[in-house]
Parts: sequence; C-alpha cells; structure tokens
Amino acid sequence: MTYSIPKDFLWGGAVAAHQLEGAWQADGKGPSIADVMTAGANGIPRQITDGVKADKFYPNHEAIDFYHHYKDDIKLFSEMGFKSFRTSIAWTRIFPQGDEEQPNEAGLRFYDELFAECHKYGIEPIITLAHFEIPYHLVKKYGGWRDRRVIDFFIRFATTVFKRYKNQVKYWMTFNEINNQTNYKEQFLMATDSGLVLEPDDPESEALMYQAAHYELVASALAVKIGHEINPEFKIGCMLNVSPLYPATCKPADAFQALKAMQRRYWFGDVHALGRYPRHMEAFFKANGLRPDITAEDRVVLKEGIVDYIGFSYYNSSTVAAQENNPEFHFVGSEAAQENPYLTTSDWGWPIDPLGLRYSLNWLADHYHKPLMIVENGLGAKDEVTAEGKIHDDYRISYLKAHIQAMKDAIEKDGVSVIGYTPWGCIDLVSAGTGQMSKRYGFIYVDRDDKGNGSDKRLKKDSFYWYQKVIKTNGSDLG
Ligand code: P53
Repeated sequence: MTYSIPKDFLWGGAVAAHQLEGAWQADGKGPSIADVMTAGANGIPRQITDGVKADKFYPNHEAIDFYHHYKDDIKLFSEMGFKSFRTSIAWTRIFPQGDEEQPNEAGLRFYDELFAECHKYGIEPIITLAHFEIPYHLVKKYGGWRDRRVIDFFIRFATTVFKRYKNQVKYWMTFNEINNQTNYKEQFLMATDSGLVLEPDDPESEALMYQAAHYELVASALAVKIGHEINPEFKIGCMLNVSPLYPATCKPADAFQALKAMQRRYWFGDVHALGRYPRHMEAFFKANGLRPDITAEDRVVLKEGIVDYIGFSYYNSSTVAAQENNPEFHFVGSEAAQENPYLTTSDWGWPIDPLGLRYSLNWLADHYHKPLMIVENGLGAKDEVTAEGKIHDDYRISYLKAHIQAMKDAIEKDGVSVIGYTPWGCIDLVSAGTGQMSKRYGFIYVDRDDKGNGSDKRLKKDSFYWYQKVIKTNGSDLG
C-alpha cells in the first residue's frame, strides 16, 4: 500500500460521443436523443423537439467533427502524454434504431479504428456505454427506460461491443451520471439519462424516474456480469455525478436536509457498489406510495453485478437549506439550492470548490471501499484567441491545479485509492447542459462558435503545455 499517486496512474482526458463526433448520419448511424436537442445558452435551457425540425439548429449533429479528425486529435492527446482517453460508444452507430437484431458493421468499424489509434500511442481507452444517449426510436416507441424491454436492447448492445472490443478495451462504465435524473424537474436531464421526455410539472415524473432508474440499474448489473464472463480482466465501473451537499447553516434542520439530500442523490452508488437498495430508499418508497416494479429476480441480478470501481464526475459542491414544504424530502435539487457565500463561481455560475473534491473522494471511499476514478472535472469558461493564435487560459490552469492538489491530499493524507484522472472536455466540445461551444473546457481549442460556424482548426492552449508537465512528472510538478 502506497500513499502516493501510483506509477500506472491513468492520466488522460474525457469526452462523450455525441458531444464531439458529429457525423450524426454517417455510415448508417441512427438519430439519438442528443440529435433532437437544440442549442440553449447560459440560463436558457435546451429544447427537445419532436423529431428533427428543418428550422432549428442542433449543435450535436456536427459537433467538432471528431469523426473525421480523430487521428490528429489523438496525436495531440499523445503529445500531452495521455495514458488514457475516456469516450463513449454512440449506441446509434451500433444499433441505429436500438431494437434491431443485428449490429451495424460500419459503426463497429469506426470504433475498431479509434481504439487502434489510441493503442498506437499507448493510450488506454476508457469507455462509457451510455453517455446521455439513447436511440431516439426507443424514446418514441417505448418511452425510453420506463419500459423493461429496453434492458434487453441495451444488453444486446453491451454484449456486442464487449465481444468486439474484448482485447482493445479493459475499462468500461455503464451509465453516465446515472444519478442526475434525481433532478426530475429538469426535462433535459430526464431525457438524456432515461429518454423520458416529460413536462417539468408532470405529476408522474417522480415515479417514472424511479422506475426508469431501476431498469437502468438492472441493465448495468447484467452488463457487469456478462462483461466479466466475456473477459474476466474487464474492469467495469459505474459513473456518478458527485456534488456533495453542504448544509447552508449549522441549524439542525439544515444539516438534516443535507443528509437527506445526500441519500436521495447517492443511493445509486449503493445499488451499483453494494448490490442492494439502501433501507432509507425502501422506506421512502413505502412511505410515499411509490411502487417501482422491482422483482425478486432483479434483486439477485443487482447482487451479481457489483461494479469493480466507481467512476465519478466532480465539478462543484452544492448547498441546501431545510424546506418546510417538503417534509418527506422529495429532493430534486434546485428548489433547495442556496448560494454558498464562501465560494466564487465560474462564468456559468458553477461554484468552485477544490476541497469539495477531497470531501467527495473521502465520502465515496468511506461508503463503498472501491477504487475510485475521477472521470470528469474541469472549468467551463470563455476563451480568447490572441492575434498570435495563443490562448492564455490561466483560470483553467488554476482550477485544475487546485483540484489535482485536492486529489493528492486525498491520496496522501486520507489514504484514498484513486486510479485515474480524466478531466472533462480535453478538447473543446459541445456543452451538454447548454449546447454551446463557447463553454469551453479543453486543453485544445477548436475554432467553432455557438452557431456552428468556424474552421474546426485545433490550437494548443497554455493549459496544454501545463498538463503535459503534470503528466510527465506524475503529478509532482503542478507548476
Ligand atoms: P456542461 C449537469 C451537472 C453536472 C454534470 O457539463 C453534468 C451536467 C449536465 O449539464 O454533465 C457532465 O457541458 C456530463 C458531460 C458534460 C459535463 O458534465 O453542461 O457528463 O456530458 O458535458 C459538463 O458544462
């Protein structure tokens, strides 16, 4: 047992298929939920249209055209020294509608080539199966994950790619930020997580969310089990968005609200990592007349499909106060949210809290006793290109530096086991929340704007050289 960053630590970067690949109809790809989402802006939510409308702009259709640039982009990642690259497989490249019997060979071939390109530079692919994407046909015909049959379609997809990439991919994750849908008043999150396209005030949304989440958790556990049968060397993890909930004051009711909010948001981790629902959720279902279809057989599957590691994203902490009108703690997020006067925020209003990352690492280690991988972290910010074509993104460097330091503290001082760090959007891409290009996370700048105009030229930011040094020194020189 060492209390330092391991030698084989998976330094790298993270992206998701729909946010960078583009080529939304290339080589037989079908439309996914991401292909019917318009662009929003800071504070203006994206819209989900009923099919693709000719007069609307859908930023994911072209994204940054990684589909045709991946060789050059991976070369740039290798120049930074990446040991890993987290991306997702677009389900609709493999099963364009979602419910067909046979996969699309051209889609499979794209990922053969992408993974081969990674291995050429010694970069380990880390693959999310469902990153905010479900075939649009499954949304229309089955209502997304509310329908148990979607488990079978997902398992067919997972089995196909596990077999095909058996020797190319070792690290997998099942569902991206599966717990984000607990904020079921946000239509965008419900649609992307579960393919539930609902009105924000739909009285059924809470019950539907718990049902869809359960089917996803069963699908995840089955995938873990099947994956291990296909290749016992596979490491298959879950993926949670972790934003620890702090009490707004030391008033006991605020502290208790924060505790309850943690339970409502992170029980997914118990199911994934402990193979069972926590008692507080069973009690919550009972007390509130929620009766999700959870069979005895499902409970066996959950036990048999415990994840190997916990992947999580960390951007910020959250702060909550007691809500008098919510005695049973139906926590959905925004209405209990408070400003934290001790923290500054990003241009998009996300609090900046490096200590919250150390807190999250400790919390996850205490609850689940599994290796942890930080599969997203970063600062979405506006960048300016100088006349010389430089991007001086010192704000991004200082955010990442403070967070890597917090991770080091967790490893060295708290004894937490962390196996990798893949900051989000290592190359600029389409924001999931807003659909903007101008909310940039990358070490590599991409010349494309919020309307889809630009040359797609790639430029190295100052953070590119900074991160190169961090990786080269295995995190000892944070500059
Ligand atoms: P954007 C909400 C809260 C936390 C993480 O987000 C989230 C979201 C969705 O907006 O998403 C994750 O692009 C997600 C990525 C996403 C990234 O965080 O809204 O896994 O797909 O791009 C950053 O700034």
